[in-house]
Amino acid sequence: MNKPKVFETPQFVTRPFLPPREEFCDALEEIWTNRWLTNEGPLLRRFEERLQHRLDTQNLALFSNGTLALQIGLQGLGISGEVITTPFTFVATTHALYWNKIRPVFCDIDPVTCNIDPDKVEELITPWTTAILAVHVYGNPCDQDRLASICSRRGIFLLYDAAHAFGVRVKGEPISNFGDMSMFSFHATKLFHSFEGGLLAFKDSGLKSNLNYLKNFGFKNETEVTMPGSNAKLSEIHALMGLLMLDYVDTLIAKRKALAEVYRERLADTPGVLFIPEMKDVQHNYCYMPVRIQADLFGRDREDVYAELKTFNIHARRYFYPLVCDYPCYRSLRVSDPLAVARKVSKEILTLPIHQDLSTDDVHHICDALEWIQKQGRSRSAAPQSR
Ligand code: T4K
Repeated sequence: MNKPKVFETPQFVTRPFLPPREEFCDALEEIWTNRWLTNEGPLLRRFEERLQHRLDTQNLALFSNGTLALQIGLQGLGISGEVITTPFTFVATTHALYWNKIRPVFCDIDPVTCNIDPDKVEELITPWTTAILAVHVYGNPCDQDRLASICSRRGIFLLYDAAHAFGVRVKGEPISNFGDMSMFSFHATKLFHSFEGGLLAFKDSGLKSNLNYLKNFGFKNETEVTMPGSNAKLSEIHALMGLLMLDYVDTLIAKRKALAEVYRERLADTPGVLFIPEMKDVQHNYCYMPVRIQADLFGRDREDVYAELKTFNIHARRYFYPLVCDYPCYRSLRVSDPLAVARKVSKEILTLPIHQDLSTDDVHHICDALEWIQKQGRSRSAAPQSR
């Protein structure tokens, strides 16, 4: 096999989609006319209504980003004490607990889905446990039925960090209806974005007013501050971007689905490249393209592959490595579970580029590079040792 060519431009793990500039500029007219830039403006209200429709979910609240949405959601539900969560996530999941003075209790993950393992949750429940905060990693749904049954039996809340899971459905049911609350991120790197932004979907409609107070300094009216709130409002320009993006998101998902199929087909027989299987009855959003590099079969470890891909100008990412519990700020937390699966997956994971600007040829080319790296590794280890 000849060495594949180096990409002329860097191939990042994602590249935000933007609607045509004229469309955005024309739509700005409304903001200029309204002179209403933030604080529950008309575009925000319209965005919330469109999202209710799109997600089939009634109770929603928009925020300036996903991290603050989650922080405020935890506060709104009055979560305290200990919360069982996954260490295989973006650090913001755990930060949201920390900012609420909640102790994160890390639970191991399922070796197939990479989501929190329901079999291991229950043994971590103590009298101080008030909730499970699970993450739909890469948009792949957690085992909602098992988690919901544990939570209802033990009388604790079930929250989801659904940052990756916009638009995902399981047996037709929107993922935003799972659990007591779910947080979605509309960050620029997400499949659906509003430059920055976050959304909470929640079961109890009575929470809405408190969440609105909490994101607006606690103001109930001009003179009453009901609680020490934060400032986590989504501005009108962000809402505008979100509104425009709604018209494109299905096309973006379809494009990614086609690219994901090419990756799966092309790398199906490459030794040591493991995919997370597509889940039955799930309408995926294909927001990430994770693979696991199994060093013993591939012939080289993930760190090697990650570095070597860069020589082809392919900038894969290690989402999520290190585990959150291994960051210096959380290392002092006692971890009772050895987290054996999470540690293994975190050392193997590599997320490959997937976004609307990639062509099928680009994906073939990325696969060529991976295969070439794999063959080099094998021939190197098969070569007789000279010393
Ligand atoms: N929970 C989970 C499970 C999450 O994954 C996240 C966020 C959150 C909570 C928190 O939600 P937010 O508060 O962010 O709404 C990125 C994102 O910044 C972060 O939002 C995301 N997860 C995380 C998984 O990925 P980085 O540090 O990897 O981002 P960065 O800047 O290196 O961007 C990645 C690639 O994207 C770059 O190589 C190039 C490309 N890119 C990025 C940006 C920002 C662009 O082409 N254009 C851009 O504007 O964290």
